[in-house]
Amino acid sequence: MRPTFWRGKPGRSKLIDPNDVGFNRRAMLGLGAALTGTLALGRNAALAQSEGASPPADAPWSQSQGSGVVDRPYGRPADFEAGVIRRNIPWLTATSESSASFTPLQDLHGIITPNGLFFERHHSGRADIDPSQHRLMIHGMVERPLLLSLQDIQRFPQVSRTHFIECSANGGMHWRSSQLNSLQFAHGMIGCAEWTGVRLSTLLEEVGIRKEARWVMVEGADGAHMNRSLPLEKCLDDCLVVYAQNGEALRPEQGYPLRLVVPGWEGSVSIKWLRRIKLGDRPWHSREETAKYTDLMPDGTARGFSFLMEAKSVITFPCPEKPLSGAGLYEIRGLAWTGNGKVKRVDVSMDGGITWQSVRLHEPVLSKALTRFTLPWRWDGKPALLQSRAIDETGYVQPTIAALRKRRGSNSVYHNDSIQTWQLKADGSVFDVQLG
Ligand SMILES: Nc1nc2c(c(=O)[nH]1)N[C@H]1C(S)=C(S)[C@@H](COP(=O)(O)O)O[C@H]1N2
Ligand SMILES: [Mo]
Repeated sequence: MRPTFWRGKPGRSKLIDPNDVGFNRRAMLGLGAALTGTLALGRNAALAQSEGASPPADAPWSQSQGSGVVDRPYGRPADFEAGVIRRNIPWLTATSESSASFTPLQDLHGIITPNGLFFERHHSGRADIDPSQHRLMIHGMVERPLLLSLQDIQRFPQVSRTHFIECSANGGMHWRSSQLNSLQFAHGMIGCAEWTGVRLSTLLEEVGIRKEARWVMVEGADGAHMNRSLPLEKCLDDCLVVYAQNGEALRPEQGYPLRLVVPGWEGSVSIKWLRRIKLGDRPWHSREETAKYTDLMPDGTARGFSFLMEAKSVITFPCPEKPLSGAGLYEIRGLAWTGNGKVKRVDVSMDGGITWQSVRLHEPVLSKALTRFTLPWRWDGKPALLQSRAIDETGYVQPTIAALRKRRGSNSVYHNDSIQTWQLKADGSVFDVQLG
């Protein structure tokens, strides 16, 4: 597909599709002149009249020097991007300390979540820790208990891995019905970053695992002292103790100066502000694995230690926040992920799941990371029901909400990995709906 171009002033710009207007280079060069006095004309006419005209007129920023390099020692987005922010839902939680903010997936590209937009989920607010005072204790069923400073930890062999972290409550409001009509609020408790640190297995080797050890308790230094139990096997497999996120130190919101990353498992086990790792022979049954982070099943029993985040996907364009503007050629865009490893295939349906077609997965397709997909689509302007469905390398197929309710009932909060349906109306607006 050929690229598209923006024209006009910020706030008044309009997307020009070169496939629609008989695009050529001369027409492109004339865009600036075409703007003056011709905004009332149709875009085909505006372009046709611009043949042979001069380059875009100089705006004020082209007629003066820009700001010097000392202006912004730490960069920030353009002022025009002020609407691209994490958002929270004030009524969802009693306080903003024990709450969550949501990643604006509708405004993001590729697979990496910028650090300032990574969703937050805190049980006792954000801890602002002085790294020189922070310590990590590793003890319990180990040969040589250790108390490590951040400097100590940074001397161990370093690894970088790209993984998503998704709160298991992502989509939790949707168990009973659609809510809030928003991609950001329905799916934004997920982020994907390149995490850098040391393998947990390296640290456990250093302390020496006693042979009775089976489980590992991990605890944070925030006011909640949030703690979870993890099977030793997972800790030795792919868990990371990280101090960096997308090339810079972790953000305080993400657990500065040290957090655990448990790839592919529910976000609540990726303990932030990590201060203690204790080995034992059984799980601790802490608050966050009994009263919380368990799933009430249809027969009234509760499912515990439901760590795995199963395959999921969502169309990020169009979406309620990003409607279509008239029939024509578009690119459907979305994200897919799975805690099982790699996404193998993503299908998209325009008719609410009656017919499906496979889409293009963008490289790189990484294990337990977000995967970007796109599909060119010429919209005929008629109503449609857009869905995406992820299939992972284990063969797991993302379920419909109806199938998921059959298996799990509707008393759950966590682990809703069901297919999202976007209802596209003839005017281009998009609504969050559920099909029965
Ligand atoms: N110490 C501590 N770790 C924590 C939490 C917390 O409140 N305290 N919240 C957990 C939950 S429920 C999730 S979903 C993830 C969120 O990570 P993020 O805030 O970096 O997005 O952190 C987990 N780790
Ligand atoms: Mo979470």
